[in-house]
Amino acid sequence: MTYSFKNAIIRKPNKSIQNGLSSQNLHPQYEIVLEEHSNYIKAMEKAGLKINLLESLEEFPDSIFVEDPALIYKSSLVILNPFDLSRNGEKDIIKNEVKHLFENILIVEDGFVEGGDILNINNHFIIGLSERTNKLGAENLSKILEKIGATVTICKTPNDILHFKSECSVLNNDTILVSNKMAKLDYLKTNYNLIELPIGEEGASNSLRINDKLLLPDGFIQAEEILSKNYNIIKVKVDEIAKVDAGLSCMSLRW
Ligand code: CIR
Repeated sequence: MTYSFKNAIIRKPNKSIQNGLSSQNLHPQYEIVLEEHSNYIKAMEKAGLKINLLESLEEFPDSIFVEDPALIYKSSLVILNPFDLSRNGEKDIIKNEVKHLFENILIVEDGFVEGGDILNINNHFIIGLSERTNKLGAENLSKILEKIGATVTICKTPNDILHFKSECSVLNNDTILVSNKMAKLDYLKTNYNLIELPIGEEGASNSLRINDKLLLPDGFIQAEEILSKNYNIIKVKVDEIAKVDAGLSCMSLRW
């Protein structure tokens, strides 16, 4: 099942996060990030996950976003290829840190692809082409995923959205939570049940379904009202982390 997980990989925050990539040139404060991150870990544990906590990497400002340099599918670890030079080195480090946990290690050698652009629903992957993920990277990743039994569709991440998953997330085996912009994507409209959040609540569309819980970014009143009818919500504050264009999904790898 798409949202049934036992384990997560999470990286401790680094002080240099204040110099992380930020589309709005914002600089999060380390102490606040630390507090948000510790609540995130608590929420993951409450959802039933065993946490594998990696050491912080000061030389990589965006390294707590472990979802971007790697992907997990069944017992395979796929090492991706982050586009931004300041992030590309994360992939070799994480590979060495976690390879012992997986049976099979696969590597995207050519082209760029970041985990934020990859949505996994059941045995299917949707890869969104973006400023971080190009056609060559998406095609090479598709070949790898198909070899290990998955199916893939390559789509396009809408223009001013950093990653495909910045504004959508899986709610259950056939339902995806989407922002207003993502709701317009033909591929999503025709293949899935979409729960569309109102304009202004885009931040809540990067939520995280884990077992019987739905981790939802705090501060989105309408999203909470819509989702609390059917889901067991844990609210997690990520305002400081959001200053570097990040949300809930990017701070962990789950399997
Ligand atoms: C970056 O621009 O790479 C980081 N500041 C944020 C990465 C967020 N990752 C994600 O949504 N998967």
